[in-house]
Amino acid sequence: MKKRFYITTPIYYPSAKLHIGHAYCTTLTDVFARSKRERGYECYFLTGADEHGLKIQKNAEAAGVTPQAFVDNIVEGFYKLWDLLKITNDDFIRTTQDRHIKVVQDAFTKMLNQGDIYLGKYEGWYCKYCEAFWTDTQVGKEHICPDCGRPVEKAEEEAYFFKTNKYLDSLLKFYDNNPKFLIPESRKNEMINTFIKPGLEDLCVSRTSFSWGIPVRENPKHVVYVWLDALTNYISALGYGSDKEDLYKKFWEDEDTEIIHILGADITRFHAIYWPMFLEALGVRKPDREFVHGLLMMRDSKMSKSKGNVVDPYPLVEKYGVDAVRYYLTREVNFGSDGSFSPEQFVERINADLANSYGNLLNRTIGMMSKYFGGKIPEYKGQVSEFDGSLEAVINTTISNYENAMDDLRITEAITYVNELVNRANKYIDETMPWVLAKDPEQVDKLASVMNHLAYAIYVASRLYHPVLVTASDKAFEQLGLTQEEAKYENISNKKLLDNHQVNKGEPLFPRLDATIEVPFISELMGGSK
Ligand code: ME8
Repeated sequence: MKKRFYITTPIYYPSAKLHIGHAYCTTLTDVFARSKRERGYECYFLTGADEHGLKIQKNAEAAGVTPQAFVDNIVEGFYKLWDLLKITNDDFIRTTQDRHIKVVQDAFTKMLNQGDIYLGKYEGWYCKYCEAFWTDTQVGKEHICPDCGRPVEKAEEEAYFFKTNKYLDSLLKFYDNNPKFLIPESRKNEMINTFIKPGLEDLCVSRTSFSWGIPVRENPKHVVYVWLDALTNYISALGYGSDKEDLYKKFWEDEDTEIIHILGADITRFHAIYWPMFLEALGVRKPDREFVHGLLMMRDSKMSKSKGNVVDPYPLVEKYGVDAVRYYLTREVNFGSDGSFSPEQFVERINADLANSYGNLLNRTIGMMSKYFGGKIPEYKGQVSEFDGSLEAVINTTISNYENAMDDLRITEAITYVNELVNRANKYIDETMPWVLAKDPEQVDKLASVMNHLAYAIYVASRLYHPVLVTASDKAFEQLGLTQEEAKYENISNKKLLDNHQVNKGEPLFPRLDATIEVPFISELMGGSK
């Protein structure tokens, strides 16, 4: 495994407020970044905003402000949301920043000089009222403008194009030599069958019909069209091509860094086909992995800003706390598959997994520790009760299963291993029956061992949950009497870690939610679309 990681989310459009789908992608990326850092790896985590394009120009006009003022305002909301969700990104790139604009213009110039980009004609469906070009799919069979509903007509404009076929063979070779590049694997076939086999067209990389974009230096009536601008963020943020390339050298150029892009299924084509081509044209190394996650539906339809059927993550986090929302996002929808957001499932997950299983395990254990041992965790003396060995074995396999799953970005699966450990520990209480052992003075060693094992199991579960339950796990460490230093990941296999620590009784980590109250509340947040 490589010793260092660079991980990115897509840079989201600040055309409207972010919704739970964006929070899903960023949270899962954050879980991965945190888990790597906790295990002692260096990890640089980038997110940002993709601020150019016609849509933003139009939204700004409608709001009566400049495009820059418009995006400044919405991006403020991005910062707030990531803060609220305790996202640990190292940088936030905005495509309107000088550091980015220069890199895009330089890249365009280089590609133009190499003959990768040429001037041609873009043909599309044009709406003269909206002054916008649309694609076949956007106008549908009726040839109607998706914005204003008026009929559109075929029109042409001068535009620059990127010669995709020049890099196609090399891309296919790259796929063959790097079978782990695109995950899940089915995405690669989708790219080949849907886009490459039918014949890949050259990609339009400039427009003249709107002005909110990065001007083409050589021909300033053109602005760079959005994907060449947007994708370049992953290297411009590291200082590529600037006089301060330290981060770029370390987190991109150095082969000891694993470069991972996380993205939704809607933008796979741009990341999996054009981005490697652009990089090749620039003579720059390609990413190691692109992980494509599924899209969240709301009930039965795709959540999207333009449909207005979105779940706003703010009130959800404000009401249920950052841990509950992060947990739901991580656990409910298998990372890599499509899924849906449902208020019933939200309440059920929090109650079943966090309140009843994990929270209750901690509560019961701290209570028994106080009752039987005055709150002092007895020392580890090996496997004393007949059930200690099997609990220890589950703890060991949980740690290795978790690490393997996390490394492969099977994040949901990694968390289910921790849930299984928590369930196993609850079962261990039923098996060992500490309340029976406590009645017999001759069983005190067994009782002590049971208490020590339970404390250790809770520590391990809390440590592994930590990238998700970023505040509750710390509270669990506190209740177990561990300092942050002691609770560190490097101690995870130390069975004597908990010896003689004094536990602290605390509030329940996750109070049970009343479904009859919370389900209607969350449904209301979803626009009452129950
Ligand atoms: O495409 N479920 O930005 P964008 C899950 N600016 N994830 C979702 C989602 C949903 N319903 N909706 C959006 C862009 N996402 C470009 C990206 S990158 C160089 C440029 C997430 O604001 C998902 O990760 O439309 C998706 O790929 C991304 O947001 C698209 O965000």
